[in-house]
Amino acid sequence: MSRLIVVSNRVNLPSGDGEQSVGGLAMALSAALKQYSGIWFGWSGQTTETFTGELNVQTVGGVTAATVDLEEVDLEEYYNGYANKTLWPLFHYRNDLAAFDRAFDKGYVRVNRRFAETLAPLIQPDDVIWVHDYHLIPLARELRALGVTNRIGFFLHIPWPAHQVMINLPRHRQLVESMFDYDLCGFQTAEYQQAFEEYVLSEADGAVVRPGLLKGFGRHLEIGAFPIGIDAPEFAQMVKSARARRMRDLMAAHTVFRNLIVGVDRLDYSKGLEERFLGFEQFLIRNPDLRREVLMLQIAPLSREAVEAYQEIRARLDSLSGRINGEFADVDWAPFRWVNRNYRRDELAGIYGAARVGLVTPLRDGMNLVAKEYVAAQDPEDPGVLILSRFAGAARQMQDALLVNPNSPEEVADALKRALAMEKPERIRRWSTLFENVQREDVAAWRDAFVGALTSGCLQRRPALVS
Ligand code: ADQ
Repeated sequence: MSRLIVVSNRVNLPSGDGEQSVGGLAMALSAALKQYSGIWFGWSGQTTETFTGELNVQTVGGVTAATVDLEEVDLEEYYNGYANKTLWPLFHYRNDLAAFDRAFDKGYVRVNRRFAETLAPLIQPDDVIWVHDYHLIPLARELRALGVTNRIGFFLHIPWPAHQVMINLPRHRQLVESMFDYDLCGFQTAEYQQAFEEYVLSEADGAVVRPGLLKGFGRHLEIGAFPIGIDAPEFAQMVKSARARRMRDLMAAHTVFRNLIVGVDRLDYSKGLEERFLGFEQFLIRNPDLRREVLMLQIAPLSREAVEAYQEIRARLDSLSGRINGEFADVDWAPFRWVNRNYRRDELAGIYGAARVGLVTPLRDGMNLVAKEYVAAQDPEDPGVLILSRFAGAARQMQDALLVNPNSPEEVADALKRALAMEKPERIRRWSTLFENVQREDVAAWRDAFVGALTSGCLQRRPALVS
């Protein structure tokens, strides 16, 4: 096939030694690029005084990366601003945290234009371009303005919100209209795809021409649901690795870990950590006889620390974890461990494997790869139980988890009790179905489905409809 050019905000090349930056997107893309000859284009993570558009090209582990530096003001207005203070909270239904600031809009458009201007000269006629996530929604519009006619696809890793939520965004029509410059837009679930359709139907005089083909703004757009998965073969290796085994053995040797409940998330308000802590507290209140039997380990490396909402949630979680331990701990026992550091992926595999319960309760989540990693790390003969939020995209595929409303401490507490008491045959039955799905719908299946749909569409761009 022709070359694949992947574009995302950040380019995180795999280090090849199990150490990788946090974030499902980075993990998924490096896996995808290994299969195709191509380029990964994006921001280098560095800032310069003035934008030069100079490219830094390097090849690591079979993946060629082309990165560009941004200005400090780009970082403030585009990345910390429009992407993470406007779109991220709004798309996760946190309108209360969304900041609407015209300087952010301008920065967002400016950086998308800069990306397009830097990328366009690299594009060859047969290349297929795959753009990722909410940072880069208008990139196709900017590329088209420069005369790029290649197939361009877009995949949204986070939820697409309901129509009534979306219209809170000033100039929402312009943003959505710019998506019609793609040939294909992919969402994590059918529910998000439907929410997108509803928006276009009511705001853009749209119509569903046939399943997967949408009309709106006088144009056509192909859309689809492409649930992302983990790199199942790579993770299976991690699970068997010496480090994973060492970690599991270390934990198995201490009785304190015998009923371990584990949570692993970026420290983000969308991940429902406060509500999860309250659910665990509720479990301790209602089950005094089980108190000394359990330990909850919450691993949450800090993220987006430049954004105030992230500083605030961290402070609240520090205080809540202290309160729970203060309330229930004894001289020789504490119920809770709160850890803010990164782990190598093989070590994480060992930690998941040692946990009787995986507690994954985001308030909203595009997919959630931690749920899938937890399942992939279990011992088939004695697997743990996954408790999963109904509001994670992953819930659609993972119906055999214990599904909970993350906003209800009682429901979380009940699920914890049920998970800890669950007999082995039921655990094996539930886990087998979950595991089969995690293996089948993995990152390779996701990549092939998306790239297949993008390349199998008509070779030429559809002309605008004559109104
Ligand atoms: P994220 O919001 O980053 O991804 P998620 O899908 O859970 O969320 O991926 C997190 C990744 O980071 C996992 O692979 C996990 O192992 C890793 N990680 C978390 N804590 C870690 C730690 N302490 N040390 C090392 N690694 C850690 C976004 C969307 C999701 C969507 C993904 C992929 O928000 O909904 O599933 O993209 O599309």
